[in-house]
Amino acid sequence: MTANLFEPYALNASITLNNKILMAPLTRCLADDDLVPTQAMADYYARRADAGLIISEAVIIRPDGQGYPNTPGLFTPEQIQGWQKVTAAVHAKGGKIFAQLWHTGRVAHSHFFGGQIVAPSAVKIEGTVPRQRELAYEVPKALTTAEIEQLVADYSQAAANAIDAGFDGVEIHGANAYLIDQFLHHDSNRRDDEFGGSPENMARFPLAVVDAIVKRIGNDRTALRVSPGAYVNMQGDSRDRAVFDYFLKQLESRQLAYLHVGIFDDAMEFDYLDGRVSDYVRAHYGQTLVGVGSYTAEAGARAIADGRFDLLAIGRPFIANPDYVARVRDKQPLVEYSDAMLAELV
Ligand code: FNR
Ligand code: 8K6
Repeated sequence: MTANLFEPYALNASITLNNKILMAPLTRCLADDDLVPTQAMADYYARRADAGLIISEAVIIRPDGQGYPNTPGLFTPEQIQGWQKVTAAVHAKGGKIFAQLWHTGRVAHSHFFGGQIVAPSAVKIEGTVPRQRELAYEVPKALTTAEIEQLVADYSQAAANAIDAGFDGVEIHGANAYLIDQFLHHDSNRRDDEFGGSPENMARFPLAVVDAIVKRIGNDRTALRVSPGAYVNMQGDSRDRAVFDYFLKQLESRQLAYLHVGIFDDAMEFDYLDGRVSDYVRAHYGQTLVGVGSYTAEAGARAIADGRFDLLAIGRPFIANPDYVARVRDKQPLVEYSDAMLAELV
């Protein structure tokens, strides 16, 4: 039974989704060499416009946020114009699209922009950029207070640029061990100033970004993705629990469009969260929650019926099936995803 996925859902007074199936943000590394979205990207997103909401692949807010080749940006006029083609194509087919705003922090690499990588603390991650073995991760420079303030301003400008580009709103990428998430976990945040050391301090930068964007474009158009469970490029720490208890409580007063879990498989359980990330967030946050992570439409519909979350985001199956929504609605079989499909935009 998947009928409940096809009910409309009001995020707030200004945005109502046609159905409860969201396209999860999916990095594809196929922007041009100036990080401008291409016509092929516009066509790719337009083919998926019957999703209740498309969340764009992560979009870097400024050059030093880049950690992978050819990830699109939203900081030059050409990039804004490129995204205008994408949003117009999606809107022409009746869809809605949010931009996911991204800075990779210590998961960036100087190879892509020719400068210093930055993070809360000078603690590097192990390993190399995926599929680029010659690019070992580097020790980041710990951000100064002035640099943190500049980052908040740069996030806010990127949100304004997203609206100029025709997006219906933004999802702040606060998940998956990238910059904002790096402030929220003890593994990556070793600061002893007002941005580290306590839940209030560790949540200060993430909340400043949220507040600056809400002020700039409105809470109706601002959403956030979070990863309380550390599962990639990050060591979990039992002390992280108190940080997220505090952060989620603070977020409720912001009345965001939605909160989205960042996880690859929602069956994963975390000791320090007493189980699944989605269940933990549901217990600590009373507003619209987007679940994700290796769900079939059937399992997602059941989770929504059981009240575990409100909306379902679908990632890899949307890469394999541009017509995912129609196939589920018409009970047609799905094409199975494989990593080989990442090579081109279908
Ligand atoms: C992702 N994911 C991801 N998440 C995110 O917040 N921003 C991003 O840009 C990306 N990029 C990305 C690329 C690729 C190729 C994959 C497979 C995944 C994670 C994605 O949004 C989602 O959480 C997971 O894929 C789990 O959902 P599915 O795929 O099991 O439905
Ligand atoms: C998360 C954004 C980065 C995008 C780069 C492209 C990537 C590749 C995807 C592979 C997906 C496999 C999932 C493995 C997840 C590991 C978590 C334990």
